[in-house]
This record gives sequence, structure tokens and C-alpha cells, in this order.
Amino acid sequence: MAYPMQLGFQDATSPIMEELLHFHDHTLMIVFLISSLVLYVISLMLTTKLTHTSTMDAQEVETIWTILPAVILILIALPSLRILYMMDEINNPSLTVKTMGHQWYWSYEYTDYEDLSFDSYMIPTSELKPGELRLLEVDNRVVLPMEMTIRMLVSSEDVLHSWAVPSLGLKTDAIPGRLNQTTLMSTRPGLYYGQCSEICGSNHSFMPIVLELVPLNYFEKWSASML
Ligand SMILES: [Cu+2]
Repeated sequence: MAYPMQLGFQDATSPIMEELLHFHDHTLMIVFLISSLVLYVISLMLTTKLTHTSTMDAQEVETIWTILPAVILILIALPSLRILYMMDEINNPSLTVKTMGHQWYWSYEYTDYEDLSFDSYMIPTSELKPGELRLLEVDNRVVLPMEMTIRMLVSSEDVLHSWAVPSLGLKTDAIPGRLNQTTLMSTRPGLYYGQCSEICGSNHSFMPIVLELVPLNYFEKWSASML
């Protein structure tokens, strides 16, 4: 999860989020280079005496400053498209979980099991135990096996919501009457926090998402205890 005074993203938990972090750093590097060049040129313009005011055209430099930005844009667009298509890929998922957004909580259904579904409400601040996180803790966590491809189906019962977990690089709109799909894969066990990311009403800030990624045998024990 995020920590106080954090700069940048949360640590990556999935391969997709690692790709996104690399892409972010790559793009930011280009932004820094362009900004430095522009600052340098501005400082030159302000400090240099322009002695060649009769110069009417400069074909060579115009060719360069037209083509160079186009090349830079391609260098950003290609890796961006690569990640976009990677995120769309459904890699033969071993488990499917459906989540529905409600005003204001999430409900989860493990559709591979006959009767495994629950609602996930935020724990109010007054009922928090020491060490628990305010506005992030829920009564029923989503327990999932780690290192396995999981298909998330996301929809909504009432208004627009958005199911988001930053450290997994996930953000999927929950739209009434429409079933959206994403895949999720965690490379390590742990607790991953997210929040609804669509302004959905007065309690929008109070419908957090908590994923508990555990080894497969723990997941099996949990699912057996839930049935
Ligand atoms: Cu919402």
C-alpha cells in the first residue's frame, strides 16, 4: 500500500505492473530530456545577442525539428501499445471471480464454486483494532491464490464504480448492464489494498478493496471453510 509522503507508485506485485513502472520511467526520462533542452534553448535566447536577423530560412534545421518529435512520439507509442495489448491478454485463467459494485460496498462471487459469495464492507473507524488502516480495512477480504492467473469479472448493480488495485496495475470500470473482464496475477503473497476509483456517490471513499494473496493450499483451506 501507499505510505506517507510517498513519491511515485506502489511497489509492483504483478508482471504487468512492473511493465507499467518501466514504461513510466521511460516516458519520464524523455520528458526530462525535452524539458532540459527547452530550458537550455530559452536561456540561450535570453542571453545571446541575435546577430543574424537577415536569415530568412533554414531548411536543414526545420527538417530536424519536424522529424525528431515524430520519432520521439513513436518511441513512446510503441511500448505503450505493447503493454495495452499485454493487459488485454487472457492467459487461460484457473479461477474466475465476479465482483459487483454497490452503493457502497463490493460483493464477490467465486463462480467456480457452487455457493461461495460474500459482501465486503469497510470497517468503520470506530471499530478498528490497533494497527488496522483507516478507510482501507474491510470485513471480508478477497482471498485468492498467488502465482495463478485469475479472471476478474467486474460489473455494477446501481451506478458506475471502478475496481482498482494499484500494486497489481488494475483499474476496471464497473458499469451497470455490462460485464468487464481483467486478469490478475500476483508473484508474491500479501495484502493488497485498493479503492473504488469512480466518483459514485456520497460514500464513494468508503468502499475499499482488500485482496489477500496466499499460497494455493491456504486458499483451498479458506474456500473449504467458506462453503
Ligand atoms: Cu464506487
